[in-house]
Amino acid sequence: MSTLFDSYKLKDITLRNRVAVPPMCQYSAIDGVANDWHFAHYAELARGGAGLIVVEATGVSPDGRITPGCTGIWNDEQVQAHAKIVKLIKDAGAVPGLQIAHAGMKASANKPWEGDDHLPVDHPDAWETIAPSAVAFGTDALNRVPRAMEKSDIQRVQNDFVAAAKRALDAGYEWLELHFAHGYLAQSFFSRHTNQRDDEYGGSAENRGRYLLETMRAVRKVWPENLPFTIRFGVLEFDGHDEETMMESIALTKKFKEDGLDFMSVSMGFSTPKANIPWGPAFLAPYAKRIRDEAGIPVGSAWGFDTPSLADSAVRNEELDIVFVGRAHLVNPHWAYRAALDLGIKEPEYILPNQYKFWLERYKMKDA
Ligand code: FNR
Ligand code: 536
Repeated sequence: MSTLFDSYKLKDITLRNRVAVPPMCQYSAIDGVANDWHFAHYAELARGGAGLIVVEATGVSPDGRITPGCTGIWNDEQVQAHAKIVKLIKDAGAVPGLQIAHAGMKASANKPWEGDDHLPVDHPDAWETIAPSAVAFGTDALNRVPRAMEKSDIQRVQNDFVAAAKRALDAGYEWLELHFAHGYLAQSFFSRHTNQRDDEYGGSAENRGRYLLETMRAVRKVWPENLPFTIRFGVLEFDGHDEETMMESIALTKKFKEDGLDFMSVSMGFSTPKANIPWGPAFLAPYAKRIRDEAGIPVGSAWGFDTPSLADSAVRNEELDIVFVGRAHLVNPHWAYRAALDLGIKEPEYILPNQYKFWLERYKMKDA
């Protein structure tokens, strides 16, 4: 039986423990280039002790960003900034991962704290949005109707994913995650809510999975065999069709695996506002476990595994191979250390860098 503080090996990469930070957009880049905010943020998280830090959804092209403040990876200046993030994370003993993304119908939006809605079409910072079909997400905030993609658009975005993966490797990332979740471009191909195409990319589950499988195969060719190649996939929507969607997701995951996927981060679809999500502690655990068991692939998941005992139990119960802890890391970037203390790990100070560890070992804190 494995526990949260056991190491985890995938391909040639070993995580020092099974606590991972999921991608979390910071909306703080300029022209897609990360800056001091990101350097401090990611260094702080890595120094906190987690085994894996997956850097935020990063646009494969300018129009693939959610907001004008999202990071990108389509030019060399952006790669240099990513290389700095990579160094900070590695220097702290964590593994640096990157999530690459195209936001599709949800792109061209304001920062969350500036409205979280689509930029007006005539706004100087706005751009054209694209998606499998001309179907808007459909909330008051995100109601812009995207342009339905031509085959040439599909080819272009797939090429952008390939170029982004090569750049991620150049920057030094050791774990790659394709963003196939949350109602962004890839998820909206898979979702029957947003994909109304009548060509080979729409209709049957096989056709709705085609864009995802093709993109994954193209990226697989340029990402090294010895480094973890992963997808974050929205495996269900909580829209009343959940068993059917789970079966489709399991079938597609088996194909991803056959074609070289190493690991799946199990999440939700978020492609329709009509979902009824049963928010609660660790509520995705049973779905993640089904993907793990029925598709036979290692998994991680997020959404409410934010107490040490929930996270540790998910690993002990073989529901998850690694546990993504998001918002709790914004509350306390040293969450992994706190968790080690709470779980009674022997001499938990080892989790922290020497600069902190030495003093915590010499002078034991009263409440620790
Ligand atoms: C997110 N989330 C997210 N997910 C993703 O796949 N790519 C991303 O870039 C982001 N960005 C993002 C920003 C912020 C500020 C938050 C809070 C969340 C979702 C995130 O990875 C995670 O799934 C959720 O936060 C749920 O996990 P917790 O917070 O319950 O541990
Ligand atoms: C989580 N989010 C996911 C993001 C960015 C913003 C917030 C991402 O994947 N890039 C979320 C999505 C949908 C509904 C609630 C929360």
